[in-house]
Amino acid sequence: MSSQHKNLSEFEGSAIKNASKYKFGIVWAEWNHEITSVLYKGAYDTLLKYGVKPKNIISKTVPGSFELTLGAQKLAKRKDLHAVICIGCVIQGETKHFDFICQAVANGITDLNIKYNKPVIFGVLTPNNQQQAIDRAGGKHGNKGDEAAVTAIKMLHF
Ligand code: DLZ
Repeated sequence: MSSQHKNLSEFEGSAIKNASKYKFGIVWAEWNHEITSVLYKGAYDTLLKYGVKPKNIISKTVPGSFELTLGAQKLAKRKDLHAVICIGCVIQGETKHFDFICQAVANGITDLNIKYNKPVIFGVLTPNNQQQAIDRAGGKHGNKGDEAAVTAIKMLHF
């Protein structure tokens, strides 16, 4: 899983098909806004790059990453949406809060994939510190938001 030596936004050369016939939901957390807003823009712009029309991208925010599961459920149950992208950033702190939030949202999003039988993508950064987050939100390791959008498109063509 290490992204240490990769720019994860460089997908040129791998087969990513056009996604113009699909409709997407994006739910993103307001916590660590300076990071999540960059991830969100990366995901949004990547969907456009692969042919998705702006009117076919439904964007919603939730207060924090813990709320991503419920936000994603509300989008995933919509019959008109083919995939949902969840974006958040939980930064390791001094308490166990980090572990509870990460575990809860990872499990919650996993369950939604199965429950609705559609891609619900885990675009949640779980860095040890702010610098690691910056590195993955348009920094030296690319933009994980771009990767989340590409993952959604690839799973729709699975
Ligand atoms: C409370 C909290 C803390 C301490 N840290 C983060 C974080 O780094 N990233 C994030 O997305 N959310 C954080 N939150 C907020 C929780 O996700 C959630 O919104 C609250 O616990 C209320 O349910």
